[in-house]
Amino acid sequence: MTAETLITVAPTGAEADKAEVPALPVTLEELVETARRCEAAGAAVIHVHIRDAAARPTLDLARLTDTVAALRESTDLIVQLSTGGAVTDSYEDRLRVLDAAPDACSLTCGTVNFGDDVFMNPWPFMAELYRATQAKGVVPEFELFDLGHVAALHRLLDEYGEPYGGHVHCDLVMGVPGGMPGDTATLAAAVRALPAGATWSATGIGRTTLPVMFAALSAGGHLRVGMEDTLTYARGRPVRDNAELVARAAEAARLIQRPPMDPARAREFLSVK
Ligand code: KMH
Ligand code: ZN
Repeated sequence: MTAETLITVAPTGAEADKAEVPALPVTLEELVETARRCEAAGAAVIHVHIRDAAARPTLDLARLTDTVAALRESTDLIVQLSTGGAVTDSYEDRLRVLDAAPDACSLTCGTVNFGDDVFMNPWPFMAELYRATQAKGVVPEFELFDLGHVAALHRLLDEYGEPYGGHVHCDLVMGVPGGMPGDTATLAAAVRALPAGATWSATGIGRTTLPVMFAALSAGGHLRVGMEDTLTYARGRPVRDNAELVARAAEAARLIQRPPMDPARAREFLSVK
């Protein structure tokens, strides 16, 4: 078990509406300020979705490139761009994300029902994206929304070899309506099925946030938190900002005697350049 806890913050996502959630960071200034505060609270990685001038999700390459530069200038956080985007984004746009030269990117290991939508990740797309991460020197984080995604991850590694950097790190995304439920038994089943030597974090969507956080900590895993996944801090109390979610995760990590990992150590841990 790692002596420290890697905390990733996912501050924005592609789904929440700024008009309904004013605290959501959607401009570059809001994102940089959020990143600074989350780093101070204990985050080491930032999982980034960006928005356009109207606060709609976008994969615009110039904006992504500026975002990577601004986050690098203002923080030491590992910058992980989402290649998942929004359910409406094309495969072409999602592949182009790597041209913004992030440290890391998400790579979802299969298609999943996503509320009333479908988040499409067919095998040929996954394989092309994986090979592009290897060619461009971007460290992938394998997003697993379902137990079948673990099988697809094994297939990816068997057919195309190890990821850039040589280390396999996964994120269990639990509690999405249509994906695996966010409970301890499912988390244990998913972790048991991971490739040997892989490390993992977990996040629980909505009301599964706290059960998944504590199950992950007690099983020796790492944490992802943020307003992409959770908009309610406690019953009847909306999240004030991302930093309070990171602060809560950091406090739980300290309580379980695996304090937050700093970004420099996280770079070694994830084999990020
Ligand atoms: N917004 C979801 C459709 C990722 O970032 O890679 C996909 C998602 C996963 O958030
Ligand atoms: Zn995401």
